[in-house]
Amino acid sequence: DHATDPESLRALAVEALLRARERTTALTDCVDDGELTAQHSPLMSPLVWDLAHIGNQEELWLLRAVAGRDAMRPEIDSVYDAFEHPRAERPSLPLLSPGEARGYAADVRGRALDVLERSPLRGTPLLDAAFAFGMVAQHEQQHDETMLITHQLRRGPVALTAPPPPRPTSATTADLAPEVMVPGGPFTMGTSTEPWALDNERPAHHRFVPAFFIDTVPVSNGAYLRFMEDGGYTDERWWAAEGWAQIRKHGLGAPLFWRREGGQWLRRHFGVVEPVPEDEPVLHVSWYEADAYARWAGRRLPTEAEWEKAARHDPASGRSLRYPWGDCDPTPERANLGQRHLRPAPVGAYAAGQSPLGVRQLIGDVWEWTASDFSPYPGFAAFPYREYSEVFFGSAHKVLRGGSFAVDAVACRGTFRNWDLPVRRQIFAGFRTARDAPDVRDVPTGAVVS
Ligand code: AVJ
Ligand code: FE
Repeated sequence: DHATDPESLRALAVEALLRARERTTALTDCVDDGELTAQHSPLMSPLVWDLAHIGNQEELWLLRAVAGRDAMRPEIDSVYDAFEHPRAERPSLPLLSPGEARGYAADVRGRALDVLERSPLRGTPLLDAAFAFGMVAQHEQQHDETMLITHQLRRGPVALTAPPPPRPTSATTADLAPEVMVPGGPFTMGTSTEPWALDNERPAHHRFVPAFFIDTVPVSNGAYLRFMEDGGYTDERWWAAEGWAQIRKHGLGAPLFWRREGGQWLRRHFGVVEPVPEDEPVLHVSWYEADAYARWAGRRLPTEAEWEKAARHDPASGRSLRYPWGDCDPTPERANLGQRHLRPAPVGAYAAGQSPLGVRQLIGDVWEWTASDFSPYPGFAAFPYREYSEVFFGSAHKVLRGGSFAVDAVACRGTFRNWDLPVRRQIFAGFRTARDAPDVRDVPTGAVVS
């Protein structure tokens, strides 16, 4: 469980901040200055913008909000305000050079560690349980994932490599059923106790979820190929209207980064062209593609509540766990997280990370699209700023759950919520499917208990 004494909290915060900076450094030191300032895709910022934005947010929250310091460089705030400038415009801003950005981020970090050293880590909502430090570490890790997406979009010589993730063994997959039934009834969704949970994960509340079936593992490339070969992209029946419009307009017929060559499907993955690995979870599909596949398969996407119940509900105790495997933090045996590997593990891997009911790979590997719009939980309160979550609530964004191989453990929990536009394909997203359990159709759906 999470520490509460100041010395342990300090150690946790230092460790999370240092781990994030190590990753940021690796993602920005592996290419030259020209590549750092170039825009590799209009969907993304130049890497050097993310780097200085990481420093600027840390300065805002740890030096100014927590420690009451004055702005170090007030003239740069607007350049690194994500709401003032859309990504496509960022290359034309007066950005700090790579050297200046590295120096600024390092300078802020030195002062932030100094603030952490002296802080009582209690007494205000930002300080309690070292929340602001945990929030800043999560923010840096989220931008590290964003920078990894930029690396995947980038053309040119290979800059990043990592060993492959573990393969499932026949001993642990022999008796895997294709789907698992999650019994109907209430469960506790969200959290009021996880110290570094962000505002949108709060508060804990009871949610009634009727019985449903959910895929034991994420949908694989092989399964997705069967949808493609069955004419999935040319049959309007499977598609939401906006999804059909998008694939027609852009002539889409396969996941992003795939191409057909010499009678086989290849994909470009971090600069390497490889045959599409049929046993890995499908990656780089939009919500519309996930939704269309599910309909073709006679199924549907799970709601966000169903996903979280599958991931956290322990039928034996009736309690919600922090993670599918229990309350302990992630380990390399339980989940593919933290960019230790540059790809999802084949479906069926990570038996040690399965839920009490036997659902696998809920945490790590690929973000999973859910059927749900991004909405506040009952009792939501924006903290510490409206622009983290609140301004994104509504029907424009769909919720993704579970984290990907590119998510660090500090930014991944059974309660963690991500969101994006349903057209997005560059994110590390796949999905799994669900269906109603027909024996309990008479139970009222969606009712909130207490
Ligand atoms: C939660 C991943 C949607 O990257 O836009 C980063 C996280 N918020 N800086 C994003 C975030 C502010 C956010 N997502
Ligand atoms: Fe940010």
